[in-house]
Amino acid sequence: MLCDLCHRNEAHRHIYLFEHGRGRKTFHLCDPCAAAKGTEDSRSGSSLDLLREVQECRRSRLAALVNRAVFSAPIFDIHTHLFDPAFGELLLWGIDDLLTYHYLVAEVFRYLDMPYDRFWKLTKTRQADLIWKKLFVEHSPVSEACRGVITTLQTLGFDPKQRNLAAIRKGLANWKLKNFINHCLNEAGVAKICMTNSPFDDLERPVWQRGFKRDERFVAALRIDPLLLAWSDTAPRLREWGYEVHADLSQKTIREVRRFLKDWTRRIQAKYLMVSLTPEFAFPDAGACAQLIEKAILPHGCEFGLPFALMIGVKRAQNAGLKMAGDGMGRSDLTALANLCAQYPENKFLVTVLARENQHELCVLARKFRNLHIFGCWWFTNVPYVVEEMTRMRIELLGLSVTPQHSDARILDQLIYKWQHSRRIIAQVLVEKYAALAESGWEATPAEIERDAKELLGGAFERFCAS
Ligand code: FIX
Ligand code: ZN
Repeated sequence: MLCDLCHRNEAHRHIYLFEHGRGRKTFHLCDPCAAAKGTEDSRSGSSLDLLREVQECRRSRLAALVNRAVFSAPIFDIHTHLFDPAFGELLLWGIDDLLTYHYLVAEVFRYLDMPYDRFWKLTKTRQADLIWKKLFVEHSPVSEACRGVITTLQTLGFDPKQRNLAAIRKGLANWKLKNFINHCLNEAGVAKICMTNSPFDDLERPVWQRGFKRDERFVAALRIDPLLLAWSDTAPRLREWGYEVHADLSQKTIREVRRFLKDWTRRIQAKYLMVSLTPEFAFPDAGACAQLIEKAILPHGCEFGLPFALMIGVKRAQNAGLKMAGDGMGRSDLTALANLCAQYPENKFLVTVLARENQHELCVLARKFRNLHIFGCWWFTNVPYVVEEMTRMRIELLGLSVTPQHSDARILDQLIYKWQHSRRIIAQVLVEKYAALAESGWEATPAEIERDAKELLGGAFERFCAS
């Protein structure tokens, strides 16, 4: 056994100390450290100081191990809005896209009295200038989304102290996209990225139809919001594309919807199907959304062994003037999810919910249903103090059988900050958990810590998908 203080020499002195109310504490010292500390009388005050010193040493060693494990585990980012470079302009990157991220658009209007329309008429560069001025120059960028820009810029080699947007623009303009992708993935430690792939997107669909050589790091996820949430508008589009569907959900229509799902699942090699839902989502239900889920999505999921991902709790266009930044949220009734998990044990459900108030109930549901895998701190929950709370709660209730985070990155560069910030919190929570375990007499080994970190950052998700 190594010495608790120097962690180099073999420990020959075993010291026992009784702490009132906390039981017997043991620590182990090598002869030189024991001599240096003078450990003759274990009841003396100096022994208590020594105990504190040993505990601090153990804690910082543990923190170093956990940080190393969490920061070196390759990430499977299970939900983003990033694209394989073959999609050209659909893959956003660079400072103007970073600054006009809809999280920052929502924040800048806190300080602007400009009408929404005037803002939207500005070029992207002018919008970015305005956001930089208001959120970074005239106020300190303390919000999570603002701090994210700073973390990203610093990691990319800019000195944030300069507060020089022109220099950042110039510096980033030198990058070639291919190299920049490699650089961002490398800096973020991301190995795989799930895209959000919509056959209903007029820019995206033709690229899939033409075909292209896939970049293996970008994994497809079939996004079906228009199918489930706007059936009456979507049915005519499916007909146009050769699927014989009608507004009523007859057996023939359902067969054709399933043919559509099959074609697209195969074409894009989907890892899962996904939809975002309002807080009012109900299941079972007579409406088109629930009917399509029951009759088409779930049987399709079973046939292909694909999870169905539900992101629950968004209220779209709460303030339409803000465009994408105008979506809001509400507390959901998770009865619908409980019904899905209970009534369809052969289906797999990947779920994240938007309301902080729903997080505990979601964890408890996952304890009841092994076909439910919870993931990510989505959107408004992706702020450090909520991430920390959710991560702790999930690990305490579900152990390592969760995927605590996804990035939801819309701009490539964001992978850097989203993962840097998240890894820090995941590591912090794990340190706390391993330290508590050690107090109870279970010391996790470095190999176990590495294994656990990999589990949280993609392993558990991969296993759930493969199950
Ligand atoms: O539905 C979604 O995938 C959401 O993540 C987006 O709609 C949202 O705009 C977003 O980017 C949140 O982070
Ligand atoms: Zn998203």
